Amino acid sequence: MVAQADRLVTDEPVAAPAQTEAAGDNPLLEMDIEQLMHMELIQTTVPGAHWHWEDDWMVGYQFMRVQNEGYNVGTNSVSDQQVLRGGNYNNIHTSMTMDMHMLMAMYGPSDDVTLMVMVPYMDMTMNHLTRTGSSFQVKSQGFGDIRISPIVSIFDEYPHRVQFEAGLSLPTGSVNKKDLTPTGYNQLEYKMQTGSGTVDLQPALTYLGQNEDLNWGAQARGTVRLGTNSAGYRQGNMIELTAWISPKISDNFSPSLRIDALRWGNLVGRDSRLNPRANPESDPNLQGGEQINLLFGLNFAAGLDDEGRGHRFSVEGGLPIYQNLNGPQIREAWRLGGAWNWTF
Ligand SMILES: [Cu+2]
Repeated sequence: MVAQADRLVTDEPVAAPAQTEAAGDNPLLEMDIEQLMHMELIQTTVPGAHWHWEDDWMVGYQFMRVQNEGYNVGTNSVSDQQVLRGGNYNNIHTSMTMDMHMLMAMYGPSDDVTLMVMVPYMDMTMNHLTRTGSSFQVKSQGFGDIRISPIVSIFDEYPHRVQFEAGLSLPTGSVNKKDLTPTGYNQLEYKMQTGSGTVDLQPALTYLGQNEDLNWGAQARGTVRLGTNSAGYRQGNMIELTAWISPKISDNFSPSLRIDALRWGNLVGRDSRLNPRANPESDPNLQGGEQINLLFGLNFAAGLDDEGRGHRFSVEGGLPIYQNLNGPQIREAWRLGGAWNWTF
């Protein structure tokens, strides 16, 4: 820590005026550390949107529920009956609930490198309506794809920092989830699988900014799927752009507003166990789309020390303000989640 503080002071000889409430014996040193430590509330719901100093550890848990209801063809919503009758499907989905529980661990081997591991557990439910008017429900649970990410600082001059993340997603989830349906114990739809089945590259570029009154930032992340999974397909590649602004109300509380834009492709290949005429979610060509979500969050900190160790937690929820789906495809209604991080 002494070496770190020395470096911070020498790197920042003309830092902004102090607004430190907890100045100790050395106000200048305290101020520099606080500014560069990103002490304020961070965007805990965006993985990779912070870092850790050398020898600091973090463990965390994140939860997210995504509720899907109704269908879109492009940007237009269409009724369940239009899809069922018009598309001549055996059944359609009246709703889908996806819960993701994610365990995270982070460690800083140096001030410029942070390592991150994320282990998701998925719990999904789909409600079906058949042509004969009956309904049934299927469920799938299990671990998803584990992501390992080294995060490297490529620019760091208060109040700006830019990080590159070399994310790698491993196929630890399943592409063979089955459940009981009216016709037997069957392979579940693509969206009900807990993993992609392929090794996926997930590079990200993150920009973080802060001053005494505000946190802001943006992240661009790509997902590039390599090869073909054991079920005979490759999920579509994805690009995600997100940006947020978070005014600091106090040292322990900041609301946030975030915009999240996603674009993802159809499947390449298909799972021969799924009949694409059964329902839209079994059709490999009705999987892609683009979406923009608007999210509102509340971010809290508790027991933070001068070096940024302590607890941070957030709740965040939002709605899509734009959805353009290769459809008919079930569309998102809302999402709600939260995260807790403990740095020590
Ligand atoms: Cu962390």
